[in-house]
Amino acid sequence: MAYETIIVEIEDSVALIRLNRPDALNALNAALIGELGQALADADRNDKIRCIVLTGGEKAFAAGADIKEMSTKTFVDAYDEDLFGAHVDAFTRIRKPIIAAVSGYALGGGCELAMICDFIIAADTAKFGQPEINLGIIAGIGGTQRLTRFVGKSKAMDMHLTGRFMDAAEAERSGLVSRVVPAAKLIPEAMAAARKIAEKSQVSIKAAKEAVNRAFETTLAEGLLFERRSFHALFATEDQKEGMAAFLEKREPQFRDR
Ligand code: CO8
Repeated sequence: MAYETIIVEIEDSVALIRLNRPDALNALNAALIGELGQALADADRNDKIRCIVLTGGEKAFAAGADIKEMSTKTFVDAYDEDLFGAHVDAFTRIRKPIIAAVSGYALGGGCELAMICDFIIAADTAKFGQPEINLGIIAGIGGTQRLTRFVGKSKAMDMHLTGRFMDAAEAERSGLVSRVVPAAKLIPEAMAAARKIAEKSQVSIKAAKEAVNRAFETTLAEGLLFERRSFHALFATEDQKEGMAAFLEKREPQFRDR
């Protein structure tokens, strides 16, 4: 499918989705958000795709929501159209793993979009921030909630109240990103991680994603019970038999996602 604001490439069962409004530092306008939703939903439905990598450009993953497009909205406009709400809820329902590969600025909605992904691999040039406070607003797609869960209250407050940016080293130290790599290695590293995920049994991949996400939604006791039930259920799969037999026979497993 031809898009105007994103580029989608499929390589070895991985969909690489690139935000592509370089002149506006990939600011998230309505067209881009709509196309991204479509591409993610298509990738989720496509049996040939087993993992998704979401990236931007060298200078910016995304510099936030499109300020020009938002600037004239009233409260009633935002409330009535549920500004960003429905689209973003749909992003969080994608069942396949999504890796954010972040180079340059990931600000405001860009930082929030990266946090909606399952994990973030950052280039050493990455800069994360929630500078909405400078515009007289606050984060709108989860920044106050997700950033706080990633980095704790003190740093999240600092970021949201001062609007300062966090570099890649600080983001890794704080637990916001899973790894930092030289900028030139960002896409190869993210694609290699995605291919590694794609090799696994997709039943257990989905179960792992659901169980980790549960940690953000419930109590420890409920989360542990959820994990235990999924763990037990996976013994009903052919892939569990194959995975364990392959280990014992000292060979690579041939998973069939069954
Ligand atoms: N919206 C629209 N255009 C933008 C945005 C943006 N967020 N960011 C950059 N641009 C445009 C600039 O206007 C400029 O365009 P032009 O050349 O036509 O003037 C072009 O991109 C290049 O930008 P700069 O000249 O400013 O580049 P610099 O290298 O000098 O600065 C910065 C880079 C620091 C990233 C700077 O552009 C900046 O501060 N951008 C705004 C960052 C920001 O405030 N982001 C938060 C936006 S609000 C938000 O995200 C609310 C979240 C709600 C949910 C979102 C769901 C999708």
